[in-house]
Order: sequence, then C-alpha cells, then structure tokens
Amino acid sequence: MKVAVVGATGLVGGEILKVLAERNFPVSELIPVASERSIGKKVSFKGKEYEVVGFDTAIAMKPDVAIFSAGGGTSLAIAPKFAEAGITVVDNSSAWRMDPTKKLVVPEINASTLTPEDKIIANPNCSTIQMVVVMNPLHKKYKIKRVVVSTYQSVTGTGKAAVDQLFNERAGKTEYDKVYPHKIDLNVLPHIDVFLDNGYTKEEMKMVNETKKIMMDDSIQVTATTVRIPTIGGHSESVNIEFENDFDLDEVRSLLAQEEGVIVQDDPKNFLYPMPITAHGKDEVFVGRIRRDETQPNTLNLWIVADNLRKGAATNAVQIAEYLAKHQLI
Ligand code: 2RA
Repeated sequence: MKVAVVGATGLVGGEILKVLAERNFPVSELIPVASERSIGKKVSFKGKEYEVVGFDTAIAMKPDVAIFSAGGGTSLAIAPKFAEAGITVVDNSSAWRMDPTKKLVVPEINASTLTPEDKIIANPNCSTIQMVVVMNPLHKKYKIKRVVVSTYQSVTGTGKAAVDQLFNERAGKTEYDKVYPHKIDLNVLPHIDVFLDNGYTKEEMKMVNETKKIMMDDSIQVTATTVRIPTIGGHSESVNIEFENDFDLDEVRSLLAQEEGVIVQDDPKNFLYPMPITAHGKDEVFVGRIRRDETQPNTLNLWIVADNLRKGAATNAVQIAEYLAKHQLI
C-alpha cells in the first residue's frame, strides 16, 4: 500500500511514522509530505531516509491513503485535492469532524459505518477518543445519561513549540517563544483552544459534540472542563458517568478488561493507577480509580489516561487505515 503522511515533520507526523512501522502496516511506498518550507527535509522510516515532498508531488504519486496531521487550514485547503484524485484521506485536524457528510471514527466503536465512498475520514480530538473508548462498552450495557469530565492535558497536544516552552521555562530561560498566554511549568491553565461565546473553550465543546457523533447517540449529555498541565506523556481525565441503569463494580472492571485497546490499572492498595508517565508511548487507553459516586444513584467515577499522540492521534489514524485496508475499502 502506498502511504502518504502529510505533516510528516510534526510531532504527530513523527508518531504516525513510528506507529506505521511498529504495527507493520503494509507500506509498499512511503511518501512523507509537508508544506513548502519543509520540502527536501529528511524523515526516517524503518531505518531508511525519505525526502519530504510537497502536496502536488504527493498527489501525482497517487498514494492509496494519506494520513494528514497538518492543521485545520491545510486540511481544508488540501485534503479535498487528495480526495478528488481518488486518494482516501484520514485527517487528524478538527476541520472535518463535525461536517455531517464526513465520518468521525474511532475504530473500536464505529468503523463499520465506513464505505469506499468515504474519501475524507475524520480522526477525533485526542481527549474525546480516550474517553469514548472507555465509555462505549459501559454505554452498551448500562446506557449513559450524563458525563462530567475534567481533563489534565499534556503540552504535546499543542505541538513541539509548547514542549519547547515547558523545557525552556524549566531551564530558567527568559527569552523563548511563548505558545501559552502564561507560564506552563509549575502551573495549570484552565484553557485549551479558544474561548467561545458560551464561556466554554473549543476543546470542551469538542468533547461534548464529538462524543455524541462517535457514539451515535445525541441523548448523551457531556459537560467538560479542559485543563493544560506541565506534563508530556499523555492526557488524563477524571470522568463521572451517570447511567440509566445500575451497575456492578466487578462487572464494570470485567467489561473494561475485555475491551479491545483498554487496559485496567486499578489496584490502589498497591498504588496501581493510570499515569501519563506509564502511558507514554503506548497505544492503549488505561483506566483505573474505578469507584461508585456515593452521592447519587447509578453513577461511576473513573480515571482515564492515554498517550494523546498515540491513541489520541497517530494510533487511531493508523487503525482507521488498517480497517480500510483489511476491508478493502481503499
Ligand atoms: C490539545 N486536543 O491537547 C488538543 C490536541 N488535538 O490541545
């Protein structure tokens, strides 16, 4: 399979190359793609160096699939050109996610809705993906009514410049490029993406709206507070879920343990719970601190962690491409 990685020189692009190699995706030809200023740069894949090409060159090379991680503006402008040339695009940006003509896919949940006609497929937001992967088996069994989520998100979600800001601050530098409006080291910012008229941030509304679309259920109520913290390994989430029906905690643990891509780490007596430092570089979503909310019926508290560059971005996108290849949809 000819695979183009658009945005190959970025943080997520680099992770996509790693994940393609690790999962042994059947790549017959790799085409790393980026904007003008990165053309000619080299990226490595499975021990070989590849030169980055521009958008038009990549389209002319006719890849079977193009995994985009190049930002919303680039995606809006360029993805349709790939699609018109018959190339299936899996897009990591927010550009197409809520477009009613595009599928928003987490393979464990809704990949079966994909058809060969889907030429631009959207990859959801990182903080949404890890939450819905855990919620899906519980929704099927107990039916979710309402979710209250607070996130603790890694600076890698903002990109390389944010990681540089954190380490420049930590090194005591005073002159550096600032991505955030405040210091991030030794600090916490209750602010991810832009503020909207309703007082929520765009990241918070992504969690609300994308959850309903992926889980194909508009009745699920979600309210979110998204927060940036000075870590790099992954996003963490405190999730409070109210169900229509009551549950048994052991059954919850066993449903989650059986779920593909989910690992239960729930042994507080031995200090075992998910953390970004242990989720870093892993493809799975980790869940722990599984306990009943004792203040109201049918309500569960969970702590969910995943590497946002992996399942939150690269891994999910590669899994979509794997599904397309396996079911001969490309
Ligand atoms: C963040 N959700 O962590 C974003 C990345 N897509 O900022």
